[in-house]
Amino acid sequence: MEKNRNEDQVQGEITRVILVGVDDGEDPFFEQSMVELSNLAKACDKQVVGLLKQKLPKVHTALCMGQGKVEELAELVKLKEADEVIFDNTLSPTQIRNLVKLLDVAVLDRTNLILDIFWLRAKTKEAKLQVETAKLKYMLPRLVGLHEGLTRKGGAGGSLSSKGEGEKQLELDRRRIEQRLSSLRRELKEAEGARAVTRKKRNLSQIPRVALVGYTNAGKSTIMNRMLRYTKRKQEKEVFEKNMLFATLETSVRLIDKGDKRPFFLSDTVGFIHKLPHDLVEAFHATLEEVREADLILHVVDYSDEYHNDHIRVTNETLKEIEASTIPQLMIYNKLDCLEEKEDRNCPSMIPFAKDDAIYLSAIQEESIQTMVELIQSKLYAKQRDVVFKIPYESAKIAADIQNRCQVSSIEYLEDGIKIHANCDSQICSKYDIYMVEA
Ligand SMILES: Nc1nc2c(ncn2[C@@H]2O[C@H](COP(=O)(O)OP(=O)(O)OP(=O)(O)O)[C@@H](O)[C@H]2O)c(=O)[nH]1
Ligand SMILES: [Mg+2]
Repeated sequence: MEKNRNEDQVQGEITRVILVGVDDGEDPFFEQSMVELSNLAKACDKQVVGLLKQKLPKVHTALCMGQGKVEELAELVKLKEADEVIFDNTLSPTQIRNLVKLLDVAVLDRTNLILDIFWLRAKTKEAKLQVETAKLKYMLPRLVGLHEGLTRKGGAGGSLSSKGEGEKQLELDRRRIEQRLSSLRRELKEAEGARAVTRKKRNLSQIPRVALVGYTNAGKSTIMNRMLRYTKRKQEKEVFEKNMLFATLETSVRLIDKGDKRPFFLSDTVGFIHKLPHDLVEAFHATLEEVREADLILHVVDYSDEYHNDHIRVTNETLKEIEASTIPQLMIYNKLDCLEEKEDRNCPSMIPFAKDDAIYLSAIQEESIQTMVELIQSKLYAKQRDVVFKIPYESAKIAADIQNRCQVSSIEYLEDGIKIHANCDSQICSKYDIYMVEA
C-alpha cells in the first residue's frame, strides 16, 4: 500500500520518485532495463510513485523526451508529489539543466543512481575510495553544464585571472576535483599494496584459486557461505548475503577445505548489471584482480530470472572489460528451487544436475553444494595422478610431506620402507619421482 505523503515527510527518509525511460530502439533490453531501474531505486531506499515511457525515433537533444511528454511528466510530478525524476537514459548536463528548470525537482539518471547505491553500501576504506573516484570521474565532464548559467566575460585561454566568473569557478572546481582524484589514487595504491602482500602469500601456497562472478543478486555470496558451512571451516567468516541489488561491494577470499588435500581459495566479488557505469568498472579494477588471477571462474546465474540469458551476456561483456574473458568458466545455474514450470524452461527435473561445464542447482540445498564442490575440485585437480611411493625409513620426512600434501588412500609399513598409495599433483610426482614404484 502506498504510504501517506505526510507520513513520509515526518519520517524524512523516503524520497518519492518517478521513473522515466525513452525508447529510441537502440537498447533491445529497454523493458528489462526499466524493471531494473525500479529495483535500483528501491535499493536506494526510494519509493517509486510513477512511471512514464516514451517511444521516439531519436532521443531529444535538449530534453531527452518530447516537449509534450515533459509537460505530461511535470503534471505527474505535481500529482504524485514526487521529489525526484530518474531517467533510465544517460542524460547530458544540458538535458539535466533544462529538465530541472521545467520540472522543478531533482533529475537523475541511471548511472547517478548506481553510483549512489555504491556510495551508500561501501563499507571498507578501499571500497569507499573506489566509489568516490568513480563519482568524481563521472562529475568531471559534467561540470561545464553546472556552470553554464554563469556569465562568461573573460578570454579563452591564459591565467585564471583573465577568465570570466563562470569559467573561473569551473576551473577552480575542476582543479579541486583533479587534486582529490590524485590523492585518491595515492590512497588506493597504499590499500592495493596491503592487499598484494596477502595475495602473494596465497600464491606461494600453490593452492588453486576460484572466483565467484555474475549478475547482481544471482546468489554468489550465498554459495560462498554454503560452501563454508558444508566444509565446516568455522574459523572462516561468512560474507553478507541479501535479497537486494549490490549487497556485495568488496572482494572477500576464503579457504574452502574439506580436509581431503584438494583445497581451493574462493573469492566473492561485486555483482554486475546492465549498463554498469564504466567509471565504476574502472575504479573496481584493482579489487577485481582476484577474478583476473583465478584458475577457474564460477559464473553464477539466477536461472529463475526470465532475463537470465541477458544476464549471462552482460557478465561475459564485463569479464571482457576487466580482461578476464579467457579464464575457464564453470556455469552455475542457481535458484532452480524457485522455478515452478521446469518443463517450459528445458531444465533438468532433478537437481543437482551436472553436464559438461555447467551445473544446475540450488544454493540452499546441501546436496547441490556438495556436488558443486566435487566438480570444482575435479576441474582444479584434473592433473592429479594415482601413484605408489616406497620411501626408505631414513627419509621419513618425505613420507610426511606426501601425507600432508596429497590425498593418501593407504600406508603400509614394510620391512624395507613405507609404501604409500596417493593421489598427487605433477609437482609432487616429479619431486619424488625416484621413490615412485607404480604410476
Ligand atoms: N530460493 C533461493 N534463494 C536463493 C538461492 N541462492 C541465493 N538466494 C537468495 O538470493 C538473494 C541474493 O543472494 P546473494 O548471495 O546476496 O546474491 P549475490 O549474487 O551475492 O548478490 P550481489 O552481492 O548483490 O551481487 C538472497 O536473498 C539469497 O538468500 C537459491 O538457490 N534459492
Ligand atoms: Mg554478494
